[in-house]
Amino acid sequence: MSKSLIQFIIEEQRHMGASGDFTGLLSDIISACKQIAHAVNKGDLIGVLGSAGSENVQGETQKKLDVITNDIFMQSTEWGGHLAAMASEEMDEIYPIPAKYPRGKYLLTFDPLDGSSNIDVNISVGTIFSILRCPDGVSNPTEKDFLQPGAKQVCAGYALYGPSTMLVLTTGHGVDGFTLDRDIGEFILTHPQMKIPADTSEFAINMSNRRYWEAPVQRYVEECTKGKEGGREKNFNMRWVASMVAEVHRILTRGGIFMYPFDTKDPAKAGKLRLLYEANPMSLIVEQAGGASSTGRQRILDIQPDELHQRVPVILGSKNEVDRVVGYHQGA
Ligand code: P6P
Repeated sequence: MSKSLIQFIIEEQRHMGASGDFTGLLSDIISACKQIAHAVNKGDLIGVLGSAGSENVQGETQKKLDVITNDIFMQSTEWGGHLAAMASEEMDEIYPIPAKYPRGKYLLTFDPLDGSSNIDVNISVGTIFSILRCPDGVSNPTEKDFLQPGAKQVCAGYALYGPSTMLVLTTGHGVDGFTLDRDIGEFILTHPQMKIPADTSEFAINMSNRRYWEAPVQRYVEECTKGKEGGREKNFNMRWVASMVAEVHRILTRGGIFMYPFDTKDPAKAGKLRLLYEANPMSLIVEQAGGASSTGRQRILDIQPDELHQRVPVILGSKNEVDRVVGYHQGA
């Protein structure tokens, strides 16, 4: 009998000495991801595609599914007594657990539907989540309680709604992948202890931003496109899905480097991706799988956040390629 995600978590709990609180929270998150998988899979059959006619805090037009999936995540996790508060890409402010529910010792951040610009064209999208401890003695958390370096995450994971629905997570003991068996409604362990190869010949970046990149990234991408004729020891391939979850999953599966670097397109933004619910959870997963994750100048998991929706440059994946890009920044 294959191992289900719930069985895996309970066995993890035993050797972590974790309380049932953590297992209960993960169980609620799994339920949310199953509900989102259903909504995404049904798509236009249940009228959930298209624009919601609203904007989020990022100034991005929200899709109907951005709002629906955010509600699913909140309604699945607010009542269980495991959380003190949560924060989402789709909500301006943090959401303290209402007084009608008991509060727990964890904080949850999430991007309920990452890559949602792909949803109307039926390309893979995902959910990203991150679990932090609520600081000791804090019963009424505020934004500042979420501002913890990514190295303090107790769990990070994503769901990928692709040809199959997968859930990939780490609690600090490596990275494990589970595939949703729709016949029984369970996530089953299919990818134990995923590892990122240290080398790769595949890079992912949005080339249309090329003129805005800093010199180290210009140099690295130029060398990749020139391959053996440009001094690298091999030729490279390129991918860009515009869905971070899909890119990271590909890298976990066969290696690669993903870059959304600092660019001068909008000097007010240090990068496009958000630290607390995109860069940090994905960086913990990538490092736990033997990869590396940097802004180009700093390990992402070491960053002390300044504000809830802070953006950072992201360069992550196969360690030897990330180290090369970081080296170019140091030499610049
Ligand atoms: P662009 C999706 O909106 C996202 O946050 C990531 O999932 C993805 O990697 C990136 O933005 C795509 O950005 O500028 O290529 O559309």
